[in-house]
Amino acid sequence: MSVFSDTLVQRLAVAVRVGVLTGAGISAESGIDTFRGARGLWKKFKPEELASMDAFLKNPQLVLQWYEYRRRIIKSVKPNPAHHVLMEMEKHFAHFAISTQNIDSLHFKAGSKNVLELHGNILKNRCTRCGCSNFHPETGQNGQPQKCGCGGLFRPDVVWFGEMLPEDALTESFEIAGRADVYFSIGTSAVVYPAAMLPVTAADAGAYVVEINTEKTAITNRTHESIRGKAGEILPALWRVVKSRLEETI
Ligand code: BV8
Repeated sequence: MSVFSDTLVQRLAVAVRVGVLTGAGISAESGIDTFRGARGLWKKFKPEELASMDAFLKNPQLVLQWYEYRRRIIKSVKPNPAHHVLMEMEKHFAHFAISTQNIDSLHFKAGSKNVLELHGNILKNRCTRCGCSNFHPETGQNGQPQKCGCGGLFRPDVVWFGEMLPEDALTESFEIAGRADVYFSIGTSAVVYPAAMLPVTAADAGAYVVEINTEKTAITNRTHESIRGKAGEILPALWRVVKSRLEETI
């Protein structure tokens, strides 16, 4: 008895357009803590106390230390089997794209090309005033943010709470969700907007929406199929079943 419905396997076997939303859970098996889990990054602090411009201006050292801490972890980890399967899917389907909330570059490291970073990328930083990007660490000697030539401060090139998401990435993500035959929501608690609207948009537009998560989420009831388990185990197993279905039909 497969953990996957025959509908899902069949839909994937004939799908032309597949979209994916990923969150911190897809990187958990690479060794990056999620935000809201038991050992979550935000256990000690609330998101607003760290991932917002107010927090940065109020206590730049604390915020920059948090990002430096996360950068060190992210630079030391590798993609896991879930990232690798999505890279294989991109090669198989005629139209395939990942909209990720993650800032860890692991989809790119796994070889995925069509990746839309909705919340930016922790490995880059930019000036708060002129927006120029600077690949030097944004902290000076004393842990204070480095100053740009224009007088602005360097900050991580990520989207903080209260900040707009990159318009092109967001618009394209909603277009992909609106046209998908199958739409995955993988490793996200689906509580952060507007990213959390993508799987619901896909469902409303007629896609077969499948969630892969170790727990129930805020959108589980809006998906056609919610598979409990680790993305690094579920995705390889699902892809094996789909590939054998494709071989049967040759
Ligand atoms: C904005 C970058 C305009 C920085 C992050 C309605 C519409 C629009 C906005 C809002 C709205 N309602 C509220 C808002 C405001 C706010 C918001 O959504 N607040 C929430 C908390 C209610 N949104 C914004 O401010 C956005 N900006 O919309 O601008 C605007 C502004 C103000 C007011 C209105 C409009 C900007 C949001 C972006 C914030 N930046 N990150 C950084 O990373 O430091 S958010 C952060 O949360 C990360 O990006 C993270 O990816 C994201 C979501 O979290 P998840 O990825 O889902 O991670 P989480 O830990 O929660 O869950 C992990 C899941 O994985 C769990 O379900 C777990 O069970 C599962 N899991 C664990 N292990 C595994 C697994 N699953 C599978 N396998 C495993 N092995």
